[in-house]
Amino acid sequence: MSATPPPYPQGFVWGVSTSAYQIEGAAAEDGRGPSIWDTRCRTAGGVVNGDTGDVACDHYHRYAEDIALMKGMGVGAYRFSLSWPRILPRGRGAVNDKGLDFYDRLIDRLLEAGIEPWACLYHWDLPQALHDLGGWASRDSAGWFADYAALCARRYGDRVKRWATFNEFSVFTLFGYAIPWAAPGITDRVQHLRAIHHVNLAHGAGVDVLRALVPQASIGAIHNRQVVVPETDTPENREAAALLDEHWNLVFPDPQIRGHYPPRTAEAIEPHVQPGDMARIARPVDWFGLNHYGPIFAKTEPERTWGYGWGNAPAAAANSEASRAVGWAIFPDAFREELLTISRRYRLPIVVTENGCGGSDAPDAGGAVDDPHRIAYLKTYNAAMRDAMALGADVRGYFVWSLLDNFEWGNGYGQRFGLVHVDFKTLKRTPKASSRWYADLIRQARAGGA
Ligand code: PNW
Repeated sequence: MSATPPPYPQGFVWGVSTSAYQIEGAAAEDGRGPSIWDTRCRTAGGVVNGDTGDVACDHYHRYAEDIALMKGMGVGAYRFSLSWPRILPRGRGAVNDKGLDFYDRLIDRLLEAGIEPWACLYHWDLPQALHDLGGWASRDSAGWFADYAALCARRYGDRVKRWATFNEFSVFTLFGYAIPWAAPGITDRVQHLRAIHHVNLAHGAGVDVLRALVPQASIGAIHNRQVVVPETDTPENREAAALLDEHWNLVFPDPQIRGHYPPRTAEAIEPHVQPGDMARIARPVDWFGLNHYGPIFAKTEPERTWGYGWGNAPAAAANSEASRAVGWAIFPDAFREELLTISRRYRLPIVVTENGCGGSDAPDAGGAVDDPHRIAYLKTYNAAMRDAMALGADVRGYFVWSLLDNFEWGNGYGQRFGLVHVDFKTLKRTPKASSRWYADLIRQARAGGA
């Protein structure tokens, strides 16, 4: 690609991302109710090592220190999620004032530090009480979500202008309802289809509420998109990849932005769609949030819910030291292509709301944490993003996942994604070499020289 791409546009947003359950801890404090992830952590085999988010990074008490770390890095924006069970312990009905107060403190402190808050309403922590009423498989869930969204919009909308409805629709629905890698760990085609449709309805209702209640809101939804490649090129694996591509990449953005489901899903989901639903889902949004890590590989696996399973990356893609550290194929060209595909298919400005890489980073004898594999990953992915921008992709911002090492869902605390290392015994924070690299990139980009 071009040797010297043009400078980043004025106003390009540089940020870091986190989510509530992964960092807050204080799981039973100040009136927070249980979520489906608290339950999953207490289910045998649910999470590696039996790890839980009970304490996590203790961000609930240490948020001021974490904001100071962000300020030190020079980030302009922070994407976090609001914890539904902290705000509404049973999901609906009685409001928990102490939970609402926490996000007031967080938001006010961010604004004082000159960091723009980007709030996401849902990052996978459904209140357990709502799951007990049927969860996302119940059509009532769209209304529960809209009421929760309205409460948040009224409370924080004076200070928070950037809102996302959901984080990674397809990860939590597919892994929650078809491939049991996430809460609630169900494997059922009908429940999966119903969850897809109801989450889409909830998104549409959430957009309407935010639009009505937050003056000058800039509203988006956050989609994971990763090209799906057949593990080996057989007709069965090609069909597996095509169906997984629908479930992973298309069943949320297509109806939300283009107004219809992709073909295989359209037929299967028909019995769950009521008149007027497609218009309720396709509410105009302002930006497309993209979370991207690496390509995924599909193979036929007849015993699975949908007949497909996760394939392995070809040895050539999976064997570098960096990709062993991350646990997946490193393939920045796929990122460039996703950005271009999204620009063409959805015609919305894009914000990269997550990109980053895991590892088992540990402090050296002197206490420093060196993470060259993360710097190498972020460098090549930033270069790919600039190439996409030079080719016409309208990218407005970039957020690294994640500020802190945190509770990595089913993988527990073993897989570390932070720019800042967290010692989970002492909770001490240590910026890694990558956080200094990112601070330099931001400085240079702002000066027009990156
Ligand atoms: C995202 N996959 O999840 C989430 O938004 C974060 O909460 C998470 O910590 C981060 O990525 C790192 O994993 C994903 O299997 C989980 O391809 C799984 C996949 C992709 C994203």
